[in-house]
Amino acid sequence: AKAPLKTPGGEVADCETAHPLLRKILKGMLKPYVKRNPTAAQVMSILGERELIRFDHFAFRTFGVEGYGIDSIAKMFLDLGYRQRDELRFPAKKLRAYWYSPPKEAVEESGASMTDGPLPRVFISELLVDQLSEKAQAIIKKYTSEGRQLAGHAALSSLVHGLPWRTPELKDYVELTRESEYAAWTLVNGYALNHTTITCHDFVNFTMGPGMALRDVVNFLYREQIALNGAGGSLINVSPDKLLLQASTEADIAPFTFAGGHVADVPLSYIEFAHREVLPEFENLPLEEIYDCHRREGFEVGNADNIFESTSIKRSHATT
Ligand code: OOG
Ligand code: NI
Repeated sequence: AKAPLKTPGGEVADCETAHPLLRKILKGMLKPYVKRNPTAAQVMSILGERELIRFDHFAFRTFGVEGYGIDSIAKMFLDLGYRQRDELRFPAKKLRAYWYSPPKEAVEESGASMTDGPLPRVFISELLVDQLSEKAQAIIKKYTSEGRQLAGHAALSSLVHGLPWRTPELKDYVELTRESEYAAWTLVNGYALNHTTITCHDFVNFTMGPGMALRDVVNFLYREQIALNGAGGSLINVSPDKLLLQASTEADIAPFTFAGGHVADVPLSYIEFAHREVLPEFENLPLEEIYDCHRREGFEVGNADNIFESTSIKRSHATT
């Protein structure tokens, strides 16, 4: 349902309204993520002692084949009130992605409290499987086309933390890592929440000022010996307009039991940090009048390209 909505700026925006289940589903997806990823859990706990934790976005990875691609997980978010926004392309990685903006919610209906903060954006990518070698395509299609199909229920598989295909074989995983780490990650993690992103720009106990909160958070995490992703040569990714700053941890690595009981270490999920600066046209607004709608929107291909490396098994190191 569409409802006219008054933004803090006073203008009326045409916006979807949230389904009352939305917050519960997001919380449900966070549960296996926090349980299985000790670094993400630790970060949420140490930052949570100091600040209210709010999420900028939730991200998922998919195989772009018959019913398993972006649409398979986007469908539920669209039904819950999300709106599809820009496409992002990563030709070298053979990936594409869309981001989705959240609906507005009637707080009294959703059971959300003020401390739950704004609803997160959603970022969903897919591997352009057709562009891989015949060998890699055959491996992926083996899992996505044999047996009973669970296509169309991607969100369910994320909630209960299970793979929508049979237990992978170690040799298939190893073969995929040679060609696409993203493919190998998706084979063993499926629709598990790939990462969630903590909003840093409204933190009150870190340094204020343009981009400062994120820099301060990164220094803090570095001192706490959290392993941060240094792909691209820096721990902090800055968009060309300087208004979107992002950093991420390196994914935890854990043993995975492959078909036949073979065990090998695989990367799991990671956690990200985002800082959205106030747009130049609003920079004279007093801080207490600044809402999300006055800040930089969207995503940035250059930043994302480095953030994808958070699940890489070849670790890149950088200092702040
Ligand atoms: C997504 C990487 C990109 C962002 O916020 O730009 C990203 C992934 O690792 O699947 O998270
Ligand atoms: Ni992200």
